[in-house]
Amino acid sequence: MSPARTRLIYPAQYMIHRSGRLLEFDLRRGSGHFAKYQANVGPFLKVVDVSIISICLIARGFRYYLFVSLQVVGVITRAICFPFDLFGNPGAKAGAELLGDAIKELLADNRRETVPTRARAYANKVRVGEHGFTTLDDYRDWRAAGRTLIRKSLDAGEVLFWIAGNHLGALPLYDELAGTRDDTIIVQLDAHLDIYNLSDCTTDLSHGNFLLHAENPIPRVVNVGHRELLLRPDHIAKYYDATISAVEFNRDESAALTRLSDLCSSAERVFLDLDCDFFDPAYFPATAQGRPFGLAPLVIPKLLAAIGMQRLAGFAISEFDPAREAGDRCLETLMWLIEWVLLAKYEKTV
Ligand SMILES: [Mn+2]
Repeated sequence: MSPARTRLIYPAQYMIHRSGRLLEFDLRRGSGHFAKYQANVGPFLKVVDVSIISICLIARGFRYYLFVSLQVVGVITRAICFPFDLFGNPGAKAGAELLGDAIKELLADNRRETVPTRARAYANKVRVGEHGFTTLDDYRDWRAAGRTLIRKSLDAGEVLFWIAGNHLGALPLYDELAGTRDDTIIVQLDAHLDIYNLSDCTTDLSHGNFLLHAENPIPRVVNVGHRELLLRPDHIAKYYDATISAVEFNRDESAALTRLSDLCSSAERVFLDLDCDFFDPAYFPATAQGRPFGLAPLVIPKLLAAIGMQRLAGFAISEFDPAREAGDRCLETLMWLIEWVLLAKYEKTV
């Protein structure tokens, strides 16, 4: 008697959000035919938080076996590469793309590793998306396109990593958070206060004045680390809820951290917006408009401890210009930080 032939006839993978909404549905038939759908699934799946379910139907002879596996995933982090770099430093497009690739490589390396590592805390929880800027049309509606991507991610309850080209690429995040002053704060780490209105500055939208152009009412913004020497306090106070300059931070670090902690204690959500010129050029030369007297990368874990990791709803990174790189020092600085934030978020150690 010949043994019954076993055939895999229906492999599929679903990812389901706690709202019961099917976010992705990949169906593979035969030799690698993929299709993506969005649909609603029944209320019976709401009992789990976020899950991956794989369903597999196997035929063996005349018998059919259905295998269903389910895994509770928790909150998803979505890294979106948005390499916009017009009206500011154009070299930052390559920086965003490089970071996007490095995140994908990190996740692929973790998937290949067979020995258990700490990275398993966030394995299967990070998704990477990208918005290409290759045609004129991609640039025409860049602000609205960015907002749509951000809205979709935040509506799905994800933690958002927004990898922008120059700092202006973070404007869609400010736009999307307009009118959220009750529960949201953006902690902006930046050498500059992006409200420049000096006589030699353009009044058109740029990476140096974008807060003047953001959708109103602008969200609560707290700057940490600026080295501003020209703008007057009354102009700054129109746009920033608070500022803690690099000098103030350095003069009394614990007072600065307590102040930041107090400011964030009333917020449910905090978004970190890192313009890489926040760092002193000695630590981070790969940015177009670095200013001296900046802070060190190790300050960021302290800031996140003061903010409270449970509040971190998003993390924007911009102004990384790899043409000014020294070896891979700056890329490694940013990737270490991204990995550390993922571990801190998912291992809950902060
Ligand atoms: Mn900036």
